[in-house]
Amino acid sequence: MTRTQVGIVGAGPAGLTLAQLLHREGIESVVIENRSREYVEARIRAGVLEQGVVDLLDEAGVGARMRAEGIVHSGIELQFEGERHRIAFDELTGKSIVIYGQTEVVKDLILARLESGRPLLFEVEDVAVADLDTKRPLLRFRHEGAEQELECDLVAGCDGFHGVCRPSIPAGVLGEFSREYPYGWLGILAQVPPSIDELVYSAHDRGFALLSLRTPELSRYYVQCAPEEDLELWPDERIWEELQLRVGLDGWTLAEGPILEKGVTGMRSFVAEPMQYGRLFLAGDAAHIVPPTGAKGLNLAINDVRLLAEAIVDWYARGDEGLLERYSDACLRRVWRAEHFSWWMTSMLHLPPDEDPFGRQLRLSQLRYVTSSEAAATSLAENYVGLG
Ligand code: FAS
Ligand code: PHB
Repeated sequence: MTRTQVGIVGAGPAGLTLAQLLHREGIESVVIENRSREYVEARIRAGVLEQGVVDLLDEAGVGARMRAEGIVHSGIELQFEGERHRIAFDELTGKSIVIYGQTEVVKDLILARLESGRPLLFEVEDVAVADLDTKRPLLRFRHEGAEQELECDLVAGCDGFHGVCRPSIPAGVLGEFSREYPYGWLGILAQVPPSIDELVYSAHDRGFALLSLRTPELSRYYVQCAPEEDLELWPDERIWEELQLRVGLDGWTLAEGPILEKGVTGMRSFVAEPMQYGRLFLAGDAAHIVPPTGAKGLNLAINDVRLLAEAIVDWYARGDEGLLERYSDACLRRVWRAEHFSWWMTSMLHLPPDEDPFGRQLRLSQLRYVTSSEAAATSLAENYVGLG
């Protein structure tokens, strides 16, 4: 294998979806991934799919299991001052969301890729990209002990925040915008039916908590914690106790069960502009990161590659580089909207370690407003379900 049309670095949702979209248009690609298939498929991350993403995955031919097993939700609940308030997506926007784990999306995409017979290489090593400012960019890597050099027409950097593609862009080209948060999430996957009908986002004086799910038998719950929280200090009993304190309501109980997985995720907002350099195009977490409060990360990644696939198909079909040249600008409008929404949801719902009484009142006022004004609730709802 010495050349292909599109070299794709990273087999996460962005890279795999791009490969599938291109394959359906007869465009060749090679996907290279530095982790094993088992690792990539087991990595627990996002859980919420926007309607537009669900439709795209369906159109791309990988939506059958998602349609069968995904759980449609038509709203979320915000909890504060001992009460829950529903944000009715269906009434406010006419749209809904689908609960379907990122692990399942990735499994479906990997299966489709393997069934296509097109190259998907796991456990590659020492990946490097080169000659990005020429018409023949290169992917260099080692696979199964053999050094490989792949000549491409284009390279898609879908290798996440810690990948090699963004750092391969020469110094001085990228503008970077970032914000760190003074808290993170401790997430659990518990073998117990969720005690909720829809996601519950709880702003509590002890800190934020989120009640989500993966299936009717698997709950996915989070509590706000320090960004570098030591998991050793959180035995199962303490996690359940803290969840009960932050989401407990009169007349409602949170069912507990065996915790199958637990982990701490730090939080940041980050954008690199432009999302392209020469024949390299960045997509997903390789270009931007959002705090998970707005459930945007996975959806942004897939929306990036929707635009990138359209631009690549157009370029091969008509020889017109217009869409490719405008790829970054087209992505960044949606990216910045999601960055703001994710920052806004995070700031409204989380308790900063140094919050003063004024800051607490501002957050409570915002929560009361967004749960009592149809205009304010519609703004939250349309951002959450995706702006089309
Ligand atoms: P990904 O990071 O998913 O995929 C990049 C792929 O590239 C990975 O498989 C990686 O192994 C591979 N790679 C990296 N370097 C490479 C190299 N040098 N060579 C080859 N391959 C390389 N989003 C939500 O919406 N809700 C959530 O609750 C949520 N929770 C998250 C928890 C964690 C711990 C993290 C890190 C992210 C979370 N996210 C969440 C965001 C997440 O879902 C991302 O937005 C999504 O995975 C983005 O997909 P990709 O851009 O494909 O990047
Ligand atoms: C999840 O189910 O993992 C999830 C849901 C909504 C969020 C973040 C994570 O905002």
